[in-house]
Amino acid sequence: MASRISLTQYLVEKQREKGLIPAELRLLLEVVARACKRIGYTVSRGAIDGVLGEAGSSNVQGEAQKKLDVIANEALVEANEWGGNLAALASEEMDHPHPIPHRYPKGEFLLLYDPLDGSSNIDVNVSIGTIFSVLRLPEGVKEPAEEHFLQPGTKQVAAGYAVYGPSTLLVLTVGDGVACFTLDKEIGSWWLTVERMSVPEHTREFAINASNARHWEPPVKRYVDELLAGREGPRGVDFNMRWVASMVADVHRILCRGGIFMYPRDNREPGKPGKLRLMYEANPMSFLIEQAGGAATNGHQRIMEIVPTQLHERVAVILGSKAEVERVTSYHREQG
Ligand code: P6P
Repeated sequence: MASRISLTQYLVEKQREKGLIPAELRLLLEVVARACKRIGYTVSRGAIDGVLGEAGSSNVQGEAQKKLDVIANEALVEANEWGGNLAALASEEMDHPHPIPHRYPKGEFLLLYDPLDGSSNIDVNVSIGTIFSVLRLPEGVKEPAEEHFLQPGTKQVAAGYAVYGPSTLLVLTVGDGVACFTLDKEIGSWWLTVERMSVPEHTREFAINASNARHWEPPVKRYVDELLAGREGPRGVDFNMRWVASMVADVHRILCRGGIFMYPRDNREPGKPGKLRLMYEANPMSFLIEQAGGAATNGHQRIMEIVPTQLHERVAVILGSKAEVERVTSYHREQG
């Protein structure tokens, strides 16, 4: 069997052979990957170490935090604040960007993350994960502030996620395709197991929380009704449905075998454009999906072209197999 390459070798090759990434970014990604190993271990300990259940606090979204949300967030802060690669970091679990302590040097990158996505699944042992996105600090900025994070997804220099499931996987892009690494828990190495992930253009599998159907806007209702009509309906074929309620798990399935993931805007809270967060969920996942040949829109425009106005802003998400994303988006455009 050809010897596998490690995450470190993969990143060194991206740095050396393609000049794609600077050493500082390579080091940052290795630190994030190491923090994900630690988070995965803590998650796997579950009830043994008493890390399940509520933390007794809530995040900026007003959502009750799980103990593991707080632990995962702290693991990423502790791992990243001393390295000298970051100017600041932002998290779903922190109201404002976390500055790098003055005792440490600052770097040129901004790290954004959802430390533990899929929290509702933690206590029932369903796959969850960590999602991260990397931006550059704008030129000439000495003291990073929230406004410096507000860059469109097209400005991302790297993005990825770890999924803590039957295997612990790290899926990563630095703008040159999407690679998947599997954690060897015996020696702590991330081994490259898929060199270039690819989303098939067509699919017969969709992911949406169908319990919200009565709240959907007409284009989404039309699209899903057509899928449910199967071979007797306008699509002429049957479709399958999945909904894990962990974005990392649903998106990973799509990167592996295709599909469309939808968390559209709905009428439960008309003032909200969607449930998922733009900066540290939709943008990194959109970068990965596009790099793997898929598409990602909010129903009206490419997610990665949305210019953010708030760090924790939400967005509607329709991503995955290009033909299906384009169909749903066309239905929105037809509605005007
Ligand atoms: P619902 C998890 O809480 C999350 O942010 C995503 O990972 C997931 O896709 C979605 O929310 C699930 O939402 O409303 O189905 O529980």
